[in-house]
Amino acid sequence: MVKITINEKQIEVPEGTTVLRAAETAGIYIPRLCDHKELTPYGGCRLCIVEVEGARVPMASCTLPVNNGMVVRTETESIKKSREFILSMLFSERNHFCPFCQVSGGDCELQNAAYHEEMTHWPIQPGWSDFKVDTTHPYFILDNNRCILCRRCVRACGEMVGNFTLSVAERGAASIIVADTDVPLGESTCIKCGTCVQVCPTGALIDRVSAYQGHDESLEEIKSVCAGCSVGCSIKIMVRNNRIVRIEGDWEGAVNHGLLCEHGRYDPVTESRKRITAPQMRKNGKLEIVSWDEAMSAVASQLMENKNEIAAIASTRLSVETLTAFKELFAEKFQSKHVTSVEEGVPTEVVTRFAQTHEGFEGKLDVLRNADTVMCIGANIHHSHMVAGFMFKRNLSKGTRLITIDPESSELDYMANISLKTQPGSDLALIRGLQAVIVQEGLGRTPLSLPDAGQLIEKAVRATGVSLEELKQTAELLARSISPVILFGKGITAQRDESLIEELHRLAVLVGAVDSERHGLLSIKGESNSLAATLLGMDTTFELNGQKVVYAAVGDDYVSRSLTERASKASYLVVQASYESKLTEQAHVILPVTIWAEQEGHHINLDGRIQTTHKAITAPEHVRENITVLNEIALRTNMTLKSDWQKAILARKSSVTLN
Ligand SMILES: Nc1nc2c(c(=O)[nH]1)N[C@H]1C(S)=C(S)[C@@H](COP(=O)(O)OP(=O)(O)OC[C@H]3O[C@@H](n4cnc5c(=O)[nH]c(N)nc54)[C@H](O)[C@@H]3O)O[C@H]1N2
Ligand SMILES: Nc1nc2c(c(=O)[nH]1)N[C@H]1C(S)=C(S)[C@@H](COP(=O)(O)OP(=O)(O)OC[C@H]3O[C@@H](n4cnc5c(=O)[nH]c(N)nc54)[C@H](O)[C@@H]3O)O[C@H]1N2
Ligand code: SF4
Ligand code: SF4
Ligand code: SF4
Ligand code: FES
Ligand SMILES: [Mo]
Repeated sequence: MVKITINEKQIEVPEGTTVLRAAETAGIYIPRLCDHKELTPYGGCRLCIVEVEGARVPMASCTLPVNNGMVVRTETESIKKSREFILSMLFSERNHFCPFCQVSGGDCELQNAAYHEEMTHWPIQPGWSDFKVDTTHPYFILDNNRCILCRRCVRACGEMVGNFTLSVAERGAASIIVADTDVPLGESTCIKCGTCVQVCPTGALIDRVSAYQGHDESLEEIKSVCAGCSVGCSIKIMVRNNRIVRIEGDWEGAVNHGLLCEHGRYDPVTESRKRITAPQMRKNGKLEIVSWDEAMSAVASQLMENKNEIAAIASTRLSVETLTAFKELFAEKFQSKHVTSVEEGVPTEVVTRFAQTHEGFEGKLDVLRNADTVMCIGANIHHSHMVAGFMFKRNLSKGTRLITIDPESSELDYMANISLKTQPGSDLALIRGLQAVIVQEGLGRTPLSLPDAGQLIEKAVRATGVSLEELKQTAELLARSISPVILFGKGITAQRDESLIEELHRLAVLVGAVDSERHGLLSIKGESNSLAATLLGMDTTFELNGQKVVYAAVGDDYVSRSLTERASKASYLVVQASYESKLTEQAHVILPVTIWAEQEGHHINLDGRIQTTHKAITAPEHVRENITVLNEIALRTNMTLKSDWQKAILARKSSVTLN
């Protein structure tokens, strides 16, 4: 610990802390602009200057580490004057005519800094260049005229997202933010995560959708969790007049630390599907609007009449509460043997099967942050579960190595040290081959006896189409790593072969990815409640076999053509949905339900975190909550649901510790 004095206050902080952070712990605010708590200190704007006893000139506190006995003052007359001067320079450099700026009015950190210094005008004549405004991006606008060159966006895109799209071109006063080699943002390598917009302190990067829709102070902020995939990122839903205006990453988020992907940030605000706002029933071949009472009594009587001939399928985007009620209603009360989820267990079932003998064999996402090698097999993490991808992509420039194993190529291959293009379904041979090389070369961390290693290697080469040299390189890279992580997805799990998981686990142990302290084996799963659905046993293939009634609770999920075709084979189809789709077109009864942001519930993310989504907006008048509809069906058929989800999810052992 280091002792320092700031504004006559004695403070003790760990070594390596910056003066700016040390001041924060003592409740002393030092104005800053380029600093951001999730980014490496940069020291560019100089607004955070402080007086340090013994130092000749004011020092930037955001890059200054504390020193024992340091005496710092942040509010002397001379510091205040310098701060005002720095701000005056910033304002005069470019077009900061605040009344004409979208973020003016409490949302601009530059403007707020000026108010903080009680500035009423800037004494320096403004003189600015006329930079082109880049409007080519679908989600945001880049206006270099309002940029203060704090480089938060550049650092965020590289250090946090690992995409390295943004940089600074030109020099001095002509410096501008550009994408790639100065191409229009809309044609750049940007993956549209919006992190740069979230960190920009001024109106240089502004959101297209929420611009002109009200300043932060007129928006309501509801903390929740993204239901876009099983990563489960923490979000802030910004609402005005019962409408989602914008979604921001929550810097306090346990999983994502402020990051979001394109889907989490923009899908909810650009939703274009048509909402279902009233119950409908098929009459003379046509769907007609009916009362809830009429629709529910029709559903109840169909279910009672066909008690043993019901197939039920639910979306894995629904809350655990809803999935539990669904399972209880159809599997226990109506005794259906066919209760599953839209994912059909493709990303989870085999993993959960292996977990029955190897409980908690999977690790937590955090392990990716410190991995020195990531082996990504059958998972398209550049496209799906993007935020999990960011956790290691950002380290690739710092030496973390990447191995991709996939029959198809993807953008991830460009970043990989080794990219194996294997034959589909050849993974078991490959994994055994990797083990065999490691054993043969004596590189294993744990003993493993493989008397037929030579044969296994030959077989791997033959089955995968990968050369012996590539196989050896991969095995050696993995085995020589200190903190490797093996990540797998649907390319592996869709094969539904438990021995694949067993061999992957064995390989992970062999290379030290899994030992008594580290858990560097992860499967990425599917939608937001993928894990919950498999724990509830809703993970079987959906194929009718004589059932007359299909009850599909799809909520706000997308529905594939294949599911629509299979479900439509029933003579009676009930669809509980928020949006119109091919499936609702086929329905006999449509029950309109809430979307994720209109209800409260729990979601268990891919690494076992039980998180709560909160209600941010109110549903249209005749729309009911997913779980309410299920409870009402139970009531009308003389049943009551316990819906004890905490207990229900313990029915099977989990592949990852729940917490
Ligand atoms: N942006 C976005 N994110 C999503 C989703 C989305 O639609 N969009 N969907 C969510 C859902 S529902 C799911 S289930 C997950 C799926 O996420 P992933 O598990 O990443 O599944 P896929 O995207 O299907 O990618 C599987 C990869 O396996 C490869 N593959 C196919 N066959 C084989 C094989 O035999 N061996 C090997 N080694 N690889 C093979 C494919 O080429 C593909 O690259 O993503 C979730 N996240
Ligand atoms: N054989 C087999 N069966 C499977 C799987 C498998 O890999 N193999 N995967 C299982 C899993 S994990 C899942 S989640 C299900 C899903 O079933 P899938 O067949 O994977 O369906 P999705 O691709 O999720 O999307 C459903 C439809 O919604 C549309 N859609 C999706 N996203 C958008 C969007 O953003 N905008 C618009 N306009 N349309 C969109 C697409 O046109 C798509 O046809 O299938 C499960 N069943
Ligand atoms: S949206 Fe994301 S990927 Fe695109 S430039 Fe901004 S930070 Fe980089
Ligand atoms: S665009 Fe915004 S975040 Fe990027 S350097 Fe300019 S002011 Fe800073
Ligand atoms: S990674 Fe998944 S949970 Fe996170 S923002 Fe994207 S879709 Fe949402
Ligand atoms: S906040 Fe320290 S130099 Fe910008
Ligand atoms: Mo999925």
